Amino acid sequence: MAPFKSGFISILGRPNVGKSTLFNRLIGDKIAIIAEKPQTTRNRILGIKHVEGGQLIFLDTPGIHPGRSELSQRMVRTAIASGRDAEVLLFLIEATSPLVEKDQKMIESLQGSNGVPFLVINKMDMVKRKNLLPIIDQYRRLHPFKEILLVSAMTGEGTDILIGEILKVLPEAPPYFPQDMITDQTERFWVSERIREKVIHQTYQEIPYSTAVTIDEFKEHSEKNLVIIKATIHVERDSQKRILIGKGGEKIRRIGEAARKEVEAFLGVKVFLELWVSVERNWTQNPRALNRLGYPPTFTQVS
Ligand SMILES: Nc1nc2c(ncn2[C@@H]2O[C@H](COP(=O)(O)OP(=O)(O)O)[C@@H](O)[C@H]2O)c(=O)[nH]1
Ligand SMILES: [Mg+2]
Repeated sequence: MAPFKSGFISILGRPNVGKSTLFNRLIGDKIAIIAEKPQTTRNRILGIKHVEGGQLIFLDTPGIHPGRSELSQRMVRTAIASGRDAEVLLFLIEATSPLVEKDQKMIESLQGSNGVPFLVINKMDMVKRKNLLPIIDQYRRLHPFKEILLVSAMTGEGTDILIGEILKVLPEAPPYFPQDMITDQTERFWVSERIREKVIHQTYQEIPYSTAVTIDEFKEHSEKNLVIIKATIHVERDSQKRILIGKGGEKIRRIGEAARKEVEAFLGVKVFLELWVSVERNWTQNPRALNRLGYPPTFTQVS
């Protein structure tokens, strides 16, 4: 029998190239937030793919992109840290707008990692293969990638081949996680991300970037097959709070309803979801507020 293989695979790339879409597709479940707006993924998200003879542990990461707020700097540090220890690095770019120079910086930021580097070109449903040849050439000169693979995270094209290639380079190792586990996220975190996702989907401009969600109460009433969840949506300004609540509370009601439906399907019980909106002035700049709202500093080893 072939030896069992397992290891960590970090998905890295600029914002909006489709990292979270690919991550969910590879795991086969919705774990990470996907949105048309950049910078929606803030933490490192872990998802486990179980295959015959192996266990692939994928890490979805925030986009690598220079931002000025303390929050965006912490996000970039989180991404780089998750690349440092991974066995495989998937550098994701989008076929629709490759930016060789910007990607060069990103690749350089991970020079210290021992991970096997793959270049994965996403959104192949949008372009013709032959138009990509010159671009592939440029990337090939940029870095000695082990493989260059073309995929569409949206349609799933190429993702089986990607899994096969990853499995080839993973080390022999026993499984790190039990067979029935697909993520290390707590239910609380999962619920808070669903709420944040609905806020992102239902609002525009600055609000997605100024929102954090905390779970204040998560009570299971198993005799009634009911979970009562109370959560707070934190924004930076009073004007944002007004927008989020909407006329007569209409917007916050819609956000709550959309989130509740997904949480009910996920937990398989009835959910009572209560949302509060609170103003936490300039929390994206304030280290103590960031720690409290779920974005602690990431200590990366400088090598
Ligand atoms: N056409 C197309 N769109 C995609 C594909 N993968 C992702 N997207 C879209 O690109 C946007 C950003 O995706 P997301 O996964 O949130 O990107 P991330 O910021 O890198 O995590 C979303 O609107 C996705 O629906 C793909 O393979 N094809
Ligand atoms: Mg993402």
